[in-house]
Amino acid sequence: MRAAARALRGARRVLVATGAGMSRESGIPTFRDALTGLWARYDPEELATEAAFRRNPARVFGWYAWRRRLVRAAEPHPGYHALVALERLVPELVIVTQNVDGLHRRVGSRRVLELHGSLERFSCVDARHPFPADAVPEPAADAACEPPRCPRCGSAVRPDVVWFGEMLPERVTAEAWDLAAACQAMLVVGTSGLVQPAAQLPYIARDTGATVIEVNPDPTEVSAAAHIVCSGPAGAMLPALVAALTEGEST
Ligand code: BV8
Repeated sequence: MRAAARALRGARRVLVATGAGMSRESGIPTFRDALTGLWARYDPEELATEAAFRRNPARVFGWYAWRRRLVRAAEPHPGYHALVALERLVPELVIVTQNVDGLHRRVGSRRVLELHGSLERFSCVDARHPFPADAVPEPAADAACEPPRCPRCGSAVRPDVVWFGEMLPERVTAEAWDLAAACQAMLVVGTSGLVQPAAQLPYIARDTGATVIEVNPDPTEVSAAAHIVCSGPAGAMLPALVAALTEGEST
């Protein structure tokens, strides 16, 4: 932990990459866990694709409605607040997340890049015409739910997330890649490092001289790129890291 704090103390620019594990302690299942209950029968890559949505819009729309309900009921855990505190302790901090739950923004982190979009934004599947979130029906039960139709082209409305096989948002991706190549320290929190191209970021940072610090209770694909591994849950590790950083400042 002290080594991680030292690396952060010496960094002018810090990049924090987060994955589903960052939201676990707030009661949001990780991608692999998101297959609990009703959705256990489906492979996530089967649900999170345009083809799956066109095949069965109600099933996919219902799955996202269920995830939105979980997210709206969730409270950001101390790890989220620690990242807000960290923003004040280093000259520049940017969060690049694979999560679509919006928790970083909800807790007040200022610079957040959402690589895979957001559950709370919508557009139509054919032309991606924006669709107002407050006009989206929220089914009460965990069930299939017919998506609304686009008033302009009539095609079904989908969540503005990046599905498998889809390109990531260009501007956000370019900014994330630039930051990875220009940061002095990178925190990698709660990601298995299995999904491309997001999984490349720690390697870009490492190859351009940054210190890579992994926070995860289990070893991952990213562990090989990490100089320092803080093996434990984000909700405990991140506050401890901020404490070590502030402690170091005062001694
Ligand atoms: C694309 C939004 C290009 C939707 C998501 C190269 C090689 C192989 C495959 C590919 C490749 N290039 C592209 C692919 C295909 C694919 C891919 O990577 N597939 C993988 C599965 C093999 N990539 C794509 O399709 C991407 N698009 O490449 O387009 C293209 C397009 C057109 C033409 C040419 C090229 C798009 C990828 C984005 C997909 N959308 N999400 C939604 O959410 O529904 S991905 C989704 O799953 C999440 O956003 C996230 O990215 C991923 C889940 O991964 P993690 O976040 O890491 O979570 P996971 O559950 O795996 O692990 C949790 C971790 O947390 C664990 O390590 C665990 O130990 C840890 N943990 C648990 N508790 C805690 C904890 N850590 C800390 N604290 C705790 N308490």
